[in-house]
Amino acid sequence: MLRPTETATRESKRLDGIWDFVLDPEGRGRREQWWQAALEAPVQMPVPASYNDILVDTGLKDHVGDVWYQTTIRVPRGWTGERIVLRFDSATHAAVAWVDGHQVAEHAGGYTPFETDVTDLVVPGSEHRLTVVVNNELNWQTIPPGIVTDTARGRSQRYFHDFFNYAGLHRSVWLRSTPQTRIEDVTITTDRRGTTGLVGYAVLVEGSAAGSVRVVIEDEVGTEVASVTGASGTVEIENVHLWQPGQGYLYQARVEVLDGEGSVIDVYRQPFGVRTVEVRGQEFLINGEPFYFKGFGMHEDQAVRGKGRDDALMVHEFALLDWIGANSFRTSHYPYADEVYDFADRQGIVVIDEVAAVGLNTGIDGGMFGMGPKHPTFSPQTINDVTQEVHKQAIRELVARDKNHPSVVLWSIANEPESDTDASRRYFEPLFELTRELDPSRPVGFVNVMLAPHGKCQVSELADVLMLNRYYGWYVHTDDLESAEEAWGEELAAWAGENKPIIITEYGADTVTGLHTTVPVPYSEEYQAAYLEMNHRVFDSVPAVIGEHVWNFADFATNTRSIIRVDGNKKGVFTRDRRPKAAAHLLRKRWSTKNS
Ligand code: BDP
Repeated sequence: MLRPTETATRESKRLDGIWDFVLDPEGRGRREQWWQAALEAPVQMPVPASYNDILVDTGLKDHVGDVWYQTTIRVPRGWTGERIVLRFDSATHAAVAWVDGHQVAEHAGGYTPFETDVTDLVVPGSEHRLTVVVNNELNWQTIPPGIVTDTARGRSQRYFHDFFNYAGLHRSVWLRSTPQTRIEDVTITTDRRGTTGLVGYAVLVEGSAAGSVRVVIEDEVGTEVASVTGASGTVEIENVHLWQPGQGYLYQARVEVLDGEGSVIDVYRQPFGVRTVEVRGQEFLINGEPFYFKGFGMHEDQAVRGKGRDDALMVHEFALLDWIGANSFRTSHYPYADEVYDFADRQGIVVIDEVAAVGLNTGIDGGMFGMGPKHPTFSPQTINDVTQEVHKQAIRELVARDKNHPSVVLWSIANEPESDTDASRRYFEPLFELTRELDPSRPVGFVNVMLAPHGKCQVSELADVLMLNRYYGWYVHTDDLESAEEAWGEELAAWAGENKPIIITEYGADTVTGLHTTVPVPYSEEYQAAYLEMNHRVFDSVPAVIGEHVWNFADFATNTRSIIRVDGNKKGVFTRDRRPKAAAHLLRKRWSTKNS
């Protein structure tokens, strides 16, 4: 799916701003067809933002079910004759949209975009009512999963992941125009022969006018360096400037559809970087060079806005990544906003891109401590074939959205799922196949949980890279870093016996900023530092370890119905307002010198 953009043939308009908003705990809106008229007694809600923390209202914060958003849109009058598309960058977790009285879109999956052709329903120059119902319920057939129960307080959402279930229109909503005959998709893959870049491309054109395709490659300053005709093929770039970690050099493919006379019918600009990614033995190679991942598992999370997209925060976070010497991060535990990947491309930051499959493990329930009644993870009544299809669709949408980002080097198809049972193996095998089929150019993995250690995990052998989350010295061997070091060293040595590279995708300790102790005590800044140092000694003794992502970049909000979190998860190296804890200085020192 192409991005809203501005070119000689395309325009786009963000519909962000203050929208009308109504909470619908009883689910009346769908029965009463609230899209047919102006919402009654609305409050005001910013888009993009999670709605949960915007107003002072526990009903809103803990709401389970539908919410209604409505705004008036004006279609630019210059769009007469154009194809007009309405696009949502995301709606968490499921949505239906109407333009005036017509249903135009329906989508499930809270972190990937969807769009719909509204050309026949709107009049350029006129105003239309846009209504969206967004539902935040998670059940066994959603990704991520959850359970909705009835309690004395009303409906309550339980979920198995350790971050607050923020919901709403987290990202931009757009109108965009294209010509009727248009470029519908562009896929770029890159390779290299000596100093020549090999750019494979495929362009999908839709619409009635016959057209030929021309692709012109421009370098970063806009100079044409190569061109080719045809809807698919390979174009060569002499003396190619590679996209490198730390140096995000980007070319642009100017993709054009031409009519019989050679006039441009449609043009789209696709940025890309030329780089290769390969797993060889226990190495992860970018452009043939071993790469060591230094960075974090992150979250889209901040005060007030929740998971709402925020350019200011994003740019600041990348500045902090640069300051601390990080070269990569994982989009734990869901696809982030498009703008984040654009920025990573530009900054040369490497991304492990994760689908929103988190909490497919009833052995863990909102953190490492199980709470509430237990269910089997995989069963006809819980995570089943239907869930697997939903999971497949989430992978399809992720790959379709992010395939052209040079920053994305590895797909993560789940975080900490149950992986030590036959059922888990049966569930995951087709998902690995699908991901490889969709994108043969990138390695695929999943993130292993400590409940499925080496020798027990049945899914790891399907992965190209081993990604391990381990909390030795925190959830186990708490306050005993010596025993933790020994046990961790043993487990890691066993994993290193597999012929695969290992990335430690999570290690971390909750830390209350400003809590200092003379000797390291859990929750103190000294303990977080000592814990990280212990982990680093273990990693440095195992050559198969090719990456370390601390959990987490910053403190973040979690389920408030849990006694194991005080005001959220405090494993951040930065506080929730992005101030460094003592550990940040330690990491900065290590990462500024560590290359392998
Ligand atoms: C892991 C999860 C992560 C949690 C973390 C923790 O992958 O989402 O936040 O542990 O407990 O289980 O802090």
